[in-house]
Amino acid sequence: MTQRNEAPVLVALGSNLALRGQSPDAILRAAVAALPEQGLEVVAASRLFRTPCFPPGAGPDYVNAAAAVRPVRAGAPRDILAALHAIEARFARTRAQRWGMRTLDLDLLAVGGTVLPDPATQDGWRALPAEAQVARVPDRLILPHPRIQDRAFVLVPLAEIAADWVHPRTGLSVAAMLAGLPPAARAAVVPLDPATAG
Ligand code: A4P
Ligand code: MG
Repeated sequence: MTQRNEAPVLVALGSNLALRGQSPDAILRAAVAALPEQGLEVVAASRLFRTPCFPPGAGPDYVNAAAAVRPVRAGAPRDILAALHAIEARFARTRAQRWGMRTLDLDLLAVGGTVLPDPATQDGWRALPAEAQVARVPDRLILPHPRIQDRAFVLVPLAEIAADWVHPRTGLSVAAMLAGLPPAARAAVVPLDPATAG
């Protein structure tokens, strides 16, 4: 019998820069379509949302979405991140500036309840003060993604497809994390249209 990783794998998608005439929303739809080509079967995809750039003033509005995927082959979480990076590369993603404009950013939010590289390190990245977050870039995979709980542009789309996923370190569900954000931050994340990204 083939071993399959049945843990929900949650991915965040973002774009705020057109590429070769493709708008950010078209890029996100193409990125969702590319997931199966990289061995990631799409279980669910959120709608696309227009979101204010963070930090404010750093660039144009983003389009954001979330997807739940299932790897078709057994493998380590870093293999999933490598598959996401391969899709980013197809959309000419360059890493010139941290938090700069980007044609496509794919973040690995969670692989079930996996905590990497270890609980203390995940806790440390999660607790990083805002001013240190711009300057410090992790040199290895951190799971869950350390900024999930802070960001309406991640949590609003994610709540459409994985409201019940529970953070393994805080015990909070996606719905609870979202409820903990300021109402204005949630309200600023608006659906682009009623269609799904998939
Ligand atoms: N890395 C470690 N853990 C992970 C993980 N769980 N998922 C490493 C993805 N990558 C992870 O990431 C930096 C390094 O983190 C990589 O070496 C990776 O192996 P990156 O994708 O190269 O760089 P980045 O995108 O600039 O950093 P990051 O952390 O993805 O940026 P953020 O924090 O996601 O911010 N505003 C709106 N409205 N919407 C957005 O989508 N996105 C950003 C990017 C800023 N502002 C935004 C949005
Ligand atoms: Mg990223």
